[in-house]
Amino acid sequence: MSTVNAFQIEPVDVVVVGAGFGGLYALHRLRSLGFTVQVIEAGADVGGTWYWNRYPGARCDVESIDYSYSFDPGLEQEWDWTERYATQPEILAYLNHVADRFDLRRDIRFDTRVDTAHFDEAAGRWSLRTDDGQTISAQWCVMATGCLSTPNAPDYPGIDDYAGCTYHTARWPHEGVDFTGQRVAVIGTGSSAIQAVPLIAEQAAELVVFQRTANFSVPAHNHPLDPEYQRDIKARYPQLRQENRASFTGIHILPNDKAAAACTDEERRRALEDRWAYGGVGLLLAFPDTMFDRSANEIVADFVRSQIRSTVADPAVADALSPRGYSIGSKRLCVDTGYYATFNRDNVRLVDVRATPIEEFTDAGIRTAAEAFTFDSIVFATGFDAISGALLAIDIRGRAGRTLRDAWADGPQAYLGVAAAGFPNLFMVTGPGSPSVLSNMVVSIEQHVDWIADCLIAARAEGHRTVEATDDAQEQWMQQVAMVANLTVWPTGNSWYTGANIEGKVRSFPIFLGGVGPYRQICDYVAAQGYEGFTRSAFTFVRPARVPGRGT
Ligand code: NA7
Repeated sequence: MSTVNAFQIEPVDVVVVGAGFGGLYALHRLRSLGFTVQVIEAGADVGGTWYWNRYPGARCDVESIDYSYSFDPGLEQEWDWTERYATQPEILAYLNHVADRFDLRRDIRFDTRVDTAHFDEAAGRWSLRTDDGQTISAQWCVMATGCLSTPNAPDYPGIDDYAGCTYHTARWPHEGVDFTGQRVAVIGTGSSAIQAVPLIAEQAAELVVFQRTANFSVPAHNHPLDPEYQRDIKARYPQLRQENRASFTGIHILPNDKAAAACTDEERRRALEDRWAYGGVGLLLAFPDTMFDRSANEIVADFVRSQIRSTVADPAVADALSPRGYSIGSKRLCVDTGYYATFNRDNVRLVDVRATPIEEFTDAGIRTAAEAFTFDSIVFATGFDAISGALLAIDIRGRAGRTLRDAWADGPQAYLGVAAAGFPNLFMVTGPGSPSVLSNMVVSIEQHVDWIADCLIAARAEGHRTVEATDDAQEQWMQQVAMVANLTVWPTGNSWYTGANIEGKVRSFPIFLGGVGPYRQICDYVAAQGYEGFTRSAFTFVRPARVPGRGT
């Protein structure tokens, strides 16, 4: 890492924003191909989402043997996971190990946030400015900013008057929080809350959970990994990784083969109970049509509601915890350890904020339409401005100074989920229109980074200074993304998948649901056709500003 002067970082071939799973692999891969690379990371260390999300109980909902890099057989063999679902500290330790093993830190600037990224059309280069006033110039810019990295924190009236402690699950103090003896509120009942609530309940004197939408959750049945099982997986890793790459989700779970309507009552019951007993998101695969057919979906939803009723002692609380009015899976299916049973504890209470909305924060706590509460600590488990949030948090300007915010005014879009028209030489890792959050992120990240790396190698070999998605290719791709999504129930929920969790955000469903295997084939085909849908040029040229309503 070097600096030209106090405010100018040495120009590089590639600047990568973010040092999570995506940014670390991008750095390793591109550097090993001979590109000069500088990574810029807002956190004080590597890890991305696993650096920030340190709340109690934080762990991955993809099994640890699948949620790991496959690019280096040595790394794959030397790392041992201790549990079926890895905890946040273990995943962070893994990413630190990766950073050390491949000597990545020397090319990462930590504690530095990118504020602006502007494309200089004459030079054909990106110029980035950071929050400490530094600038860096790079021919290529790779945004590895993550899909769930911009926290959503509702702004309640009176919030500044509250005298107790507040925490956001996505910005948890590194030293941890001891809630022993405290009166604690948790706002939100998504994956983060569902993981944290059982552990906070064990410490707190009183815990009140403020629920806006009841959520479906499946038991993790987490357990220590049997060393024999792990040895067997490691011996078969080349084949298993290949299967994951060619699969629908990038995870080694297959759907049962009989549609819900074709099953007898007994077959249906067994399919659901087996999946419930196994644990995890595979419940959605109890029938191949769960996410395509509303009546199949309702059978699975009904089953979860019956499990809630048999777990939660108070029928009124069980009823309030039972999700209704949306398809299971159309909001992220949660994976928990003892979430519903936590509401049987005497020190835990559920408040339905649809029935009695939070009206304001007071100096002592929270006042709803029905009651005033006093709290020592309030935890926001209110999620993220997902998928586009982190990209739009940066002032990104492409050709003719057009902002990404303007280009995405009708919702985020990118050709193949990796490149946006009008923003030459800018690539996104798991961007809008890619399989991203409905796939195993590590499988998708590796595929994206490899594809971007191949694209840059081709540009270097063929003397192209700019690579840019065309408007037509982007439009057609996003139509395809929407067409596939609309065959399913996924876009129908008011979830962070659609942006419905953020007030004022345009609703869209920018996730490719055609499967990571077919997606990979499409990307490979595009590359094999000489990067079909991209304009590649040996020259830099200034395009006229886009005329509204006409492609340029
Ligand atoms: P989520 O899944 O977006 O959950 C956020 C929760 O916070 C959800 O229950 C929201 O209710 C609730 N929320 C958000 N804003 C408010 C306000 N203003 N008032 C009351 N409740 C609110 O985020 P997570 O961090 O739990 O999980 C994100 C992903 O990280 C997860 O899916 C995994 O993939 C990892 P809503 O449902 O919107 O009514």
